[in-house]
Amino acid sequence: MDSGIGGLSIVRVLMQELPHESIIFVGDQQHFPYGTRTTENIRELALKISQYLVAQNVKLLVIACNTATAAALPILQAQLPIPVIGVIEPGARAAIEVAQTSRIGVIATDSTIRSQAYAQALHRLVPETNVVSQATQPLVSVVEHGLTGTFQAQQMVNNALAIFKEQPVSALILGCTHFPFLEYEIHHCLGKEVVLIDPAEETVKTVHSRLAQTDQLADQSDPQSTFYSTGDQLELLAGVNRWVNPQAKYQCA
Ligand code: DGN
Repeated sequence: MDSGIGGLSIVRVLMQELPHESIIFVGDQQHFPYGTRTTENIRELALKISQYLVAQNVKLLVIACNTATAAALPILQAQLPIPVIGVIEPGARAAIEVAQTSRIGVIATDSTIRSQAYAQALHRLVPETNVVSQATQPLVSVVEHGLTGTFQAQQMVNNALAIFKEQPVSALILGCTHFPFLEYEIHHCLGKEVVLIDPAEETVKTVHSRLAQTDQLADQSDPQSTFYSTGDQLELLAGVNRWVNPQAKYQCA
């Protein structure tokens, strides 16, 4: 689940790494963006979608949204009868692996930055980590509304990342699942020497080991995925067509 199409950055890696799994994705576009909502409200929305997915008999839930992970992970883990995996701990692990003791940047929604979930996760791993956090909420809409690759997108990225010119970092956590789709613009702004950390790979490794532990890895030769939108189905469909494996069998509703 995600608040919009950003979660597709997790889905594309899930499909690459676990190609026999069928996926049900819900983009809560009706309530997009989550990043400016209250924690209470994000919890309610995340719980509602999760309960819907549990009723569809999913065996594991990935909160493919940093904002919902920061706000609701412990609650969903406590209330749902299935394993629930968030993206923040895996993202922090991946960043520490790359940056070790050098300075790490985090960009995310207002809500995720306010929660300090990344800074806390990084400090749990390496207490002396130097973290520069920046809320870059407007970039979420650039992706959601299909503006990646435009001059406007580049300008907005340049404005949003100005702080990293003053406080350079060696690795930058893309702490919102929409942001991997702005990789080109971010590299163009900061240079290729800043390593961009997409939490997707490490999250999918966590999914893999969790399913393997309980012997639940699928071996279907013909998996079928479904993408549901609570709002603008055409925007979701455009995102799926653009970013998800075109060979995969799927339907949108
Ligand atoms: N894609 C979501 C995230 O990872 O935080 C948030 C998008 C939003 O609602 N602002």
